[in-house]
Amino acid sequence: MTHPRLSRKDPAAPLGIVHLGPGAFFRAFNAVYTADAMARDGGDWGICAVSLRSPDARDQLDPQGGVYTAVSLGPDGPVPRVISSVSEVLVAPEDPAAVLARMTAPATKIVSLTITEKGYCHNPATGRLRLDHPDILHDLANPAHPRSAPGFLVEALDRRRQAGTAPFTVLSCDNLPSNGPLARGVVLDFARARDAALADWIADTVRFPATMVDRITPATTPEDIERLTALTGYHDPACVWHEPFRQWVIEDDFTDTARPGWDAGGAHFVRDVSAFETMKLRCLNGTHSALAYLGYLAGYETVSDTVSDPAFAALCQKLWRDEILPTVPQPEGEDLPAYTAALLTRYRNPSIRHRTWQIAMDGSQKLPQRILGPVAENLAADRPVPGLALVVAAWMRYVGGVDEAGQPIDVRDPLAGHLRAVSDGVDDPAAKVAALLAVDQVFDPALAADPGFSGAVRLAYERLCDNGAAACVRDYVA
Ligand code: CS2
Repeated sequence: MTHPRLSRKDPAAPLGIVHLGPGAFFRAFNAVYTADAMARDGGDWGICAVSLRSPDARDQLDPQGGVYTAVSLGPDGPVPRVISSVSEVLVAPEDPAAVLARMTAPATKIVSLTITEKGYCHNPATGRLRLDHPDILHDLANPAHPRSAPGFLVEALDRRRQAGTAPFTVLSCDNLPSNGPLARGVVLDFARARDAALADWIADTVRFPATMVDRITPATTPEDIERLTALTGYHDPACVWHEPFRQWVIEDDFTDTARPGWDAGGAHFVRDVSAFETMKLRCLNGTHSALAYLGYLAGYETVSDTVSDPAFAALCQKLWRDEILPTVPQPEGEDLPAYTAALLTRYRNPSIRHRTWQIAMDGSQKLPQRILGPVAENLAADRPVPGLALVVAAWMRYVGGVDEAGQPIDVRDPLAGHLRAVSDGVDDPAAKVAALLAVDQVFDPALAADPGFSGAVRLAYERLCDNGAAACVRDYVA
């Protein structure tokens, strides 16, 4: 039986935002807040969603006029809502000129980003743009046909500067520490490699507010699309399924104060986002990565499966108490013990099928801010880090590409090849750990050289090889 396709009922809103990265998270988060803002205030905040890589989002959204369904998975069952804030979808590799035209239009006030950690083309250990990154080399040589986010941002800003158009605000919504300053840094590094005067103009005029974003949103599966049809009677391959919880904390620092009233959806505009960001990155994303590597190795498919094992729930609690919360400043209005208790409830949501494999992706880009930052702060305060070292060791085991049953692991990571090249064929566990700790895109050399850290990782890695992840987790929480 064929079902009708979801379709747009009202005209699309005029564009005010260009958003790079139209994946599941954007659809469950930015576009929902923007729909809330326009529902309350009106305003020309339609979104031009731009994919920097695959045409999938466009192919799913175009036939339905950009609208799609966001399904909230609460305790009372799924609640679908049609979201219509996306007015247009472009695929950058097919037509970079069209993307630049949208980014240079005077009506575009904000360019927001959910491009994941690796989209910034930076060195995760230093936060600086990698001028040797293939996409960056390409974009410096072909400024009018960029591929990377920094390449698009700088070319569009240059065109606005030359046309005398006010710049847009660059709004990073990725899980990176100080994501605003980080975006600013890579944009300025790229601009400086092109033209010092352009870099100075960007530094003086462009705002890069930092944000903390949070809503657990697994990748949509074919089963999700079928479930939605069963629920609503229509077919919507662009749908997203997410948890009810959402939190957005935004530095209120926009060019000409032009921004949607995202507070209509509960966003908080603040002066300084850093304490919120540290709390979320370390408490949520840190334990997510812990559950991803250790849970995957122990044979668990999803986060909720993993934390249904009491030892893994206790792992989160012990990590928070002993090794994470001591490194988290107090954000105004947050109750940290209540925050972490609520995280465990969110992880337990059985309707959210968030795969450990999905979260394990791109670990080289995630470990520095999620795990290694807290490690360094603990060591500086003479606190041991047995749990965080176990997570690092599990990541090392995972990127080795073979699971505990001897089966291959589909490791997705921009550094996967490099990590294998430096560690494959090194049989001695201590030598393997040393080879991986020497990868300076992940590990700050000073941290790698700290015997308190390297010794703990070596011990954990040996135990993981000998006893397996489940036993190591039980030992840690015992
Ligand atoms: C996850 C995040 O995939 C991952 O690395 O840790 O996507 C996480 O689900 C979100 O940050 C939640 O807000």
